[in-house]
Amino acid sequence: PSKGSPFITFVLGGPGSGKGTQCAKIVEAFGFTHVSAGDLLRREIASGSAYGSVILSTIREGKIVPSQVTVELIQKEMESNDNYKFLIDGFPRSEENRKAFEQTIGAEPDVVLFFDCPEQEMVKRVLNRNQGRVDDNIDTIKKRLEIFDELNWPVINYYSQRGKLHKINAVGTVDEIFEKVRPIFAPLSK
Ligand code: UP5
Ligand code: MG
Repeated sequence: PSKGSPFITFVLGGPGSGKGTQCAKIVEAFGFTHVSAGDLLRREIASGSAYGSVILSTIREGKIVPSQVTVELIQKEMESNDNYKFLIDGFPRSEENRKAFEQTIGAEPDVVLFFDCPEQEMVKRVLNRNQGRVDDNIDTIKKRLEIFDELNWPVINYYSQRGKLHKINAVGTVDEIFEKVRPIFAPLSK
């Protein structure tokens, strides 16, 4: 990569665990650039891209978009940004996603956050969100939870074994949770 090595944080957690909300706080406090894989995919749908209809039906079914598509969008977003500190939110969701990123970007994350949240709480938050997302209905939420349970744990375990995982209890107010996130980044910005 032309700009030296970026500082990459992966932000993991089930649907509605608070990834996006905490990313906004981290951006504000520590100057990261927020790259939400889900937002990039939704933007791709809205732009009428060739992949749009495949992405839309995949998201409706709560399934995972082919790695190649997502990694390309993340790569473009990182390359078009002058910052070197990135929060990659909602990715990688599977071992296949993880390997595709490592191969294409040629980098590993420095830090991995995992927002650990009970299912009941995640369902409640997503159903209350009310922002018109096509996947915020009870049927799709159940599928998102199933896919998360099936495919995300191997990724979480992988980074845990490599000593990169920070598991954060995601129950509490937004500010209470951020106070558990802050000490992870505070030493790095000195
Ligand atoms: N909220 C947040 N924190 C709260 C707190 N502490 N207490 C009470 N309420 C809280 O939060 C969800 C809601 O809860 C909000 O209303 C918030 O105000 C409130 P949010 O911060 O949005 O949670 P987040 O974890 O970001 O939830 P999100 O629904 O975005 O997670 P998903 O992982 O399900 O969604 P994402 O956008 O990442 O992906 C959507 C779909 O895209 C996937 O299902 C998949 O089909 C596809 N996708 C891929 O295929 N590949 C990818 O790499 C990424 C996505
Ligand atoms: Mg989100």
